[in-house]
Amino acid sequence: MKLYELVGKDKTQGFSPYVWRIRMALAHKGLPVEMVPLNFTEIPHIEGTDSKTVPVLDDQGKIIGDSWDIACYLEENYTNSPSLFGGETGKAYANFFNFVTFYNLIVPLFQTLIYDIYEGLDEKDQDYFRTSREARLGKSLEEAHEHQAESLINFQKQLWPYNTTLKSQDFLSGENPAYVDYILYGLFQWSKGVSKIQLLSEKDPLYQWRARMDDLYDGLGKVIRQK
Ligand SMILES: N[C@@H](CCC(=O)N[C@@H](CS)C(=O)NCC(=O)O)C(=O)O
Repeated sequence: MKLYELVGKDKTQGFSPYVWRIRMALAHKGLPVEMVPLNFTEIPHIEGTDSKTVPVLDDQGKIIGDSWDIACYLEENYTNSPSLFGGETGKAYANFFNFVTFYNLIVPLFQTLIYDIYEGLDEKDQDYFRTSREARLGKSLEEAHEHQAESLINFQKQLWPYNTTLKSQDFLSGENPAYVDYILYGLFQWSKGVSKIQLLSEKDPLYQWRARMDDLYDGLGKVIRQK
């Protein structure tokens, strides 16, 4: 199995939050994977797919782009390994969680990290990134960077439900981690890989949760070093 991922100057530091959820999902299912690092401008040239984004999974020629489709594919095709969703109800909930976290967490975190991401990119990606992201933001990367502290507060304000849930359970999925934990964990991996910013304080239940997530699967997530 091959998983295409996104890197900047440092090819060992895959930073896509969407790739991280699939990396964790593959480890959850005990499936070995070869990572294929790509820069932004290489993604449209992945053979066998017209996907413009990563993750892209190549399972012996079966090629799937989009993290949700990959998670569903793994769940449907690797039924002897531990479940990612815990049944149909859990799958429907994970789908909802995907959109909730996109809206409440990814959007403010994107604004917080945008300039740091730009700085870490391979030079050949920087023009593309600037043009596409400035169009999306409606402002320059530098303007977004000026408001970094404010964007961080907007992100942190959204953490209350996660922190409160994790006061009484070890993982968002209960006693053991599953796909919704991997969705959330991907966001912290993203930030860690591209920015010096600290998203959490030690007293946050999320801080302990992230440490538990870091320890899973022989410390897989620890390959990302804090910038
Ligand atoms: N809905 C997609 C989103 C994936 C996505 O946005 N990936 C970003 C990296 S974090 C990407 O590949 N972007 C390429 C580009 O913007 O050119 C999924 O869940 O897989």
